[in-house]
Amino acid sequence: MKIKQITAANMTEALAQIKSELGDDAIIVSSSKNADGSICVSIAVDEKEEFYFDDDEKIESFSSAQIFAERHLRDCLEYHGVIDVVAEKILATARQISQELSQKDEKTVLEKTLAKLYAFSDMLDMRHPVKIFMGAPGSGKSTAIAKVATQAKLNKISSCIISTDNVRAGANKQLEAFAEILDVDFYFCKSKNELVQKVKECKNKYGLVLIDTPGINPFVEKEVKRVAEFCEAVSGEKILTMDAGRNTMEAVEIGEVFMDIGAQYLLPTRLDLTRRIGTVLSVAACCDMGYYAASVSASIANGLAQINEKSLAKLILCEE
Ligand SMILES: Nc1nc2c(ncn2[C@@H]2O[C@H](COP(=O)(O)OP(=O)(O)O)[C@@H](O)[C@H]2O)c(=O)[nH]1
Ligand SMILES: [Mg+2]
Repeated sequence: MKIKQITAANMTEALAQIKSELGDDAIIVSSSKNADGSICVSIAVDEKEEFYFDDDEKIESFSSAQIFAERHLRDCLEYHGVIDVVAEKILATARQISQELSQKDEKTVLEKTLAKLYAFSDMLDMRHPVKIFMGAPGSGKSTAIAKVATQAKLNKISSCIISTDNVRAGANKQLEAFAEILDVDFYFCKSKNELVQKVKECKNKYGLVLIDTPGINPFVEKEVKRVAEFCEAVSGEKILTMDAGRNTMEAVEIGEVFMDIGAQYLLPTRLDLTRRIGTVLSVAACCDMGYYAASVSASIANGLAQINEKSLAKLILCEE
């Protein structure tokens, strides 16, 4: 085995480079982010190509030195379609935690691993009252905002909704109707300056200020710029809504576009329609995002669940 390091602009490019230069047999040992935002990936490459053993043997010899039985977790990550670099990172961290704590129990090891690798936010955290929701059209932004406003109401926290979505016909009507039903103040700002002014006023008036942005195609620069402008102008938590059932590699590429314009948290949507959560795990890890909450139903009243290491571990291990 020899260790090789690859530097690339982002995870998608790193994976493509690894595949083209080193083929499918390269094992990703670790990845880290450089100060300039680029990604550094360490890869173990087998020098003796003629030496072959099958996957089962490889896993067996690997795990015999481990304390917890790695094979089941590896199978689960494969079932979910977690991309290799992320799966290897989860497994390496789990191995380390298992050894450090002499902990054999798979679920405990996995929960501690997830707590170490991912950040989890409280959806009603009022230390950061301004929350900006962004994502592709139909990714569930407006629904998520209505759900957070509902949870705020149930917890006696005042909130308001600001829409900046002047692109899709009827987009505001729907959110305005939600706001009316919830008895929550609704504002519409069509320019960056209007938004800055409105947020300033609302921060003093409400416990939470929830901002909806126009749904954008992340591959169209002009559209991305429109939301980037709002994000630069207003400081607050930036949350990306993303359909959990999307193709994983595509989702990571989309996540990287939103990460570049400031998204810090992921809010996976349509988890009720999704069994495999490879996208949810891969996007958060590759794009340095914490989890905000998860949308688990179209229902506004109870459609948002808090994600933490325990609920995520249950989903990974496919427990009911
Ligand atoms: N089943 C299900 N449907 C959802 C969920 N979140 C949003 N939706 C539906 O997805 C559609 C698009 O959501 P919307 O909030 O309008 O997306 P936006 O364009 O990003 O604002 C609506 O019909 C929602 O009811 C979810 O978690 N589960
Ligand atoms: Mg909308």
